[in-house]
Amino acid sequence: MRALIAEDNASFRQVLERMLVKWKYEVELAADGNHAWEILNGDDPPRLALLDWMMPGVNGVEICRRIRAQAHEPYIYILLLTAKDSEKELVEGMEAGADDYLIKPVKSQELRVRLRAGRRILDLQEELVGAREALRKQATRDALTEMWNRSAMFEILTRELKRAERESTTLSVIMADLDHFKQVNDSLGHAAGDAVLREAARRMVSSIRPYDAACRYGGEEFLIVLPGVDLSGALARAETIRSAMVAEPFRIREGSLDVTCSLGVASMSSTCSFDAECLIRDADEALYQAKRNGRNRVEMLAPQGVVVSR
Ligand code: GH3
Ligand code: MG
Repeated sequence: MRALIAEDNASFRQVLERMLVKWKYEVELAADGNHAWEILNGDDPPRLALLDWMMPGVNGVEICRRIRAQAHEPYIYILLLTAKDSEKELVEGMEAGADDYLIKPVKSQELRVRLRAGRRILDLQEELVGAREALRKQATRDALTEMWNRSAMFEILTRELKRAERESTTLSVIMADLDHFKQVNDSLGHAAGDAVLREAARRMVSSIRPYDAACRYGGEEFLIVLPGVDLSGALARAETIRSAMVAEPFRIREGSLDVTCSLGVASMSSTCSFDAECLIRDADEALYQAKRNGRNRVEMLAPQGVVVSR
């Protein structure tokens, strides 16, 4: 565990440093408030900070205030060191966001147990953040493919359409569906079907840009949102995805098999403008045209809503 010691008195700083090093802390030192703030405001600050109340530059209480104002994550645990013992001033320090305080002269064993209590809080906080992130992932990601799930996709699409409107840019979507996928389940089993879905998702995600969003829309149906991409760009992207599927056979535990997909493309147009449901409906219609026209192909809807073949 890394810890910052911010203390202007050189000999006391050294005493503290010796103690923390003995207790296996990785210590960073600051001799004034400005340096302490620089460290805590930097890229990867220590999560435990011992701050002297009175320091040249920014004082310890002000540093507490600044850190809490940032709502820093991961949390920084702050132990204020003070020679003051008037109640009013200690309240001020705690209200500024300190987690604990010690009045100088500091007793070694007392400091040790207070630091241990701080570490316990940091560990708990880390667990909470981990649990929150896991919940967030569960709520927004599809468990099988790790793509965005359907509800996250609606949020992304709505947000990107608003951005397109604000910035006067365009947006396209691709609806993709694996061809004759039921046969994979029927002939090789459901687990093989799952493996094919995972590999298809992987190929789709690696065919798009980092700022595009790929979602599992339904069983073997996927929706891809392409911000800033017009119809011809989206057709090219759909063709890249189609080629990625057929580039080489899918090798799964049950064997090697050829997989294809059909894709429908829709772009913001005068009919759909900024309407998410309209765009999805158009892409879906184009997809069904691709199925009707023989599968393993890309179709689009012309701006006036008429299906045109490529
Ligand atoms: P088409 O070319 O017309 O799209 O034919 P298809 O066989 O791909 O489409 P159909 O809608 O007839 O069948 C889709 C199948 O996908 C049926 C369903 O059991 C299967 N499926 C849906 N979700 C999952 C899943 O999560 N895992 C597996 N293994 N199969 C799934
Ligand atoms: Mg299908």
